[in-house]
Parts: sequence; structure tokens; C-alpha cells
Amino acid sequence: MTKISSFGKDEPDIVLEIEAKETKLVFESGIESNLWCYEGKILKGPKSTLKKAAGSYLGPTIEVKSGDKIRIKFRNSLKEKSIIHWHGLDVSHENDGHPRSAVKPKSVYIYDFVVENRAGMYWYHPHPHGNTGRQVYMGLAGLFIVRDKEEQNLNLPSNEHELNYVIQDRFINEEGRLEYRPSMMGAFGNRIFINGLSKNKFKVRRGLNRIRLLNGCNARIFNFELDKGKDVWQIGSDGGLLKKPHRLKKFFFAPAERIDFLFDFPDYSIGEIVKLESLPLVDGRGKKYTVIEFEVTEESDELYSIPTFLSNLPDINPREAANLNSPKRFELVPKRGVGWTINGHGYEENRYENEELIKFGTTEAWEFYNPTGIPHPMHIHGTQFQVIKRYPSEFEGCLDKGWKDTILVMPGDRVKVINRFNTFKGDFLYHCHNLEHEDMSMMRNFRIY
Ligand SMILES: [Cu+2]
Repeated sequence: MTKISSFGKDEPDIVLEIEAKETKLVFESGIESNLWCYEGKILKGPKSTLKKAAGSYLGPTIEVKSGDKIRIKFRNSLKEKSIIHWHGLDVSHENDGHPRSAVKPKSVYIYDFVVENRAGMYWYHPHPHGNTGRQVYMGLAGLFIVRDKEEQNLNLPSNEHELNYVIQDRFINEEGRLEYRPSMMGAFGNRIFINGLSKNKFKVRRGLNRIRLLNGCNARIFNFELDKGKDVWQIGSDGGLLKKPHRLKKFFFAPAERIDFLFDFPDYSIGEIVKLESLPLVDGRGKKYTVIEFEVTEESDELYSIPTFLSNLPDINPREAANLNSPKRFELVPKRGVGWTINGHGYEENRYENEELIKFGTTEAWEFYNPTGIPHPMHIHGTQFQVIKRYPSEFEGCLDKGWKDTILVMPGDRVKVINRFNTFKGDFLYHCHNLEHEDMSMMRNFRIY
């Protein structure tokens, strides 16, 4: 049993147990599929901390407040090693779910951390090296929602007007069973699951709604538009609220990215269907398909409006980075005998290149370059960063605004980001969030010292 405390001798506000275990679920025609799931229990704290939709294979949604001290006992009841990563949360490396921390079957790992993040939609999933893709695909993932005062004061659409969706694709074979089929391109499905359920029709109240999406797919990238290109007002990104609402008509949505937006359903009649559709990534290649259908129901008494301003949190001044004009460069390339790599290096648990050593308290500019024809969603642990430049992109609609922990690097693109490394020392990961790319070695450590 491992225990690393980050709130000293203080008592935690919330204590949870999350168990990873095998289960069975019937998808269709009465055929059982083997799945793995996270099961949650509240040992201390409010009942609202865990929520689970009936019949969902996903882990419970964990909902906490910024500043909460949390203890989570992870119990591994699988037949292989596993560990949980709190995606987007600013925690010490012992609490980050590093593959090094992966625990054997029948073991427990105890996380103790203070929720330092702003209000936003984060998530949790396994992170053992080489097996992350399969473990997530088998059902291990869940949402982690953080609330705070700044968000509360905005009077954003809430209760029935706040809709959170985890989007995943899964391959259901001819027998009706879930099948994991990884390849160099990733694991793709033939069916869409929303919130761990094989249904994609949901009722919405007429009026303004807050919709939050997580792309929980292993590899699938969407090119979304809502109701054939109506305006949506983006209010948040991976790391919480933007400074002010930003109008979008369509957007690319890569694995692990989150978007938070407002959408008005005012003029639709009761019973009308509004579709969230994904267009081909490249014009003319492939067909569009429906991902979610919203059925408009009657208005409720709650009326909301789009706020003019959202957050006072200042952006990082790019000049904070001493290397602004000579960013650290990370090339996303395949290498024979290794798989997918970063700068030609595959995953190594205890080795670091020069560019992977970072002095605590510094701000750095990094540039990801994708010379391949395959998109790579790059995730950096332990930090929320900002995009300062994307070029020469021919792809309009990447979600670059606000605070990000995962950024889509499209074919041919260079994406320059700015990072502050000022919260924890230690070893953190950066990797492709196409989970099969990650498992095929497109992951590295960086050390903050
Ligand atoms: Cu990749």
C-alpha cells in the first residue's frame, strides 16, 4: 500500500473508494460482453460527490469544489496492473497516476490531493504503460467535475439546462460483443456510445443550455457542427472558463479534449430534433454522421442569458518565457522498430533528453511539429498551458482558445504553446492522446527540478 499525502496531517473533506473490476454488460440481442468498470463508493463527504447513470459502463462522475481535500483509495481488482490518472488536474507526480505507480492486482493505491484547479470538466482514466488504450476501451473512464465561486457567480444554465456528455466509439462485432482492435492508426469503433450507454438521443429544454463534451474515444477525431452550422458560444475549454464567450460554427474535437458551450434552443418547436453532426475531417473524404440527437421539450421556468464576461484570470504573458523565440521543439514521428515517437525517442521510464529537463518556477515555450499525415492530440501532464501560435494550418476550427491540457496537432502543423512549471517538482508525462499511439511509445517524461 502506497500513501503520499499532499495535505499533510489535515483531515480530507472527501474520501472515496474507486475499484477497477471486471463486469459484464449486454449491448444488443442479449449477448453479454466482458467489460471493465470503475465502481465508486463515498466513505466521507456529500452524497452529490458521485453520480452514475443507470446501465452506464462508465465510472461514476466525481463532483467536487475547488479547494477540497480529497483522498481516493484506488482498488485494483483487475487481473493486470493499473493506475488512475486525473486528466487535467494539477496534482503532484505521486498523485498523477504515473505508469511507475501502477499497482498489481488486488492492491490499493491511495491518492491524497487538494483540488487546485478552476471549475471545469476534467476526467479520470487508467495510465499503465502499454495498456492504457485497452483498459480505457474496456470501460475504464469517468468525469471529474470541479465547481468554484467564479463559475457560480455567472448564473450559467444549471440543473436540467446543464448537459454533460462523454462521447466514445466502440467496435461491436457481428456477435454483438465489444471487440478491441488496435492498429498504427488507433482503435476505432463502428458505434457511438454517449455517457457509457448505447443511446444518442437526449431531451433538452427549450431556451439556453450549457453543453459540455468530452471526447473519450481512443483515436477518433470529430469535426463537429450543431444544427447544420448554427452558432455555438464556447465558454470553456480543457482548463475551465474562457475570458469571454467565443462564437464557433464548427470545431475539431480530438481525444481527451473538452469543450464547454452555450446553445440556444429558442425557436424550435416541441419535439423537433437538433443534431450534433461530425463532418469529414478533410472536405470530400468520407460522410457526415450524427453523434447526438437533441429532442426539444418544453421550456422550464429557468431563464438564462449569455454572459458578456466569464473570467478574470489573465493569460500567460508570452514574454514570461525566456525561450519564446527559440521554443523547445518536439517532432511527432514514427520510427522503425520503436513505433510512434517524440523527437525519435520512444517511452523510457527513467531517461530524459535535455529538452525534457525543466527548472522549477520557469515558463517555457514548446513547439509541436507534425510532419506526418496523421493528426496527433498532444497532452501534457501537470499543467494547463496556452496556445500562442498555430501555423501554417489549413485546418480551421482547432480548439486553441483558453487553458488547454490537450492540443490537436494536425498534419503539417506547428503548434507553439506556453507553459508555466510552477506548482510541483517531479516527473510528469507528455504524450499523444491517441491511446494506441501512446501505447506504441509516443510518450515521454519531463522532469521539473
Ligand atoms: Cu498520435
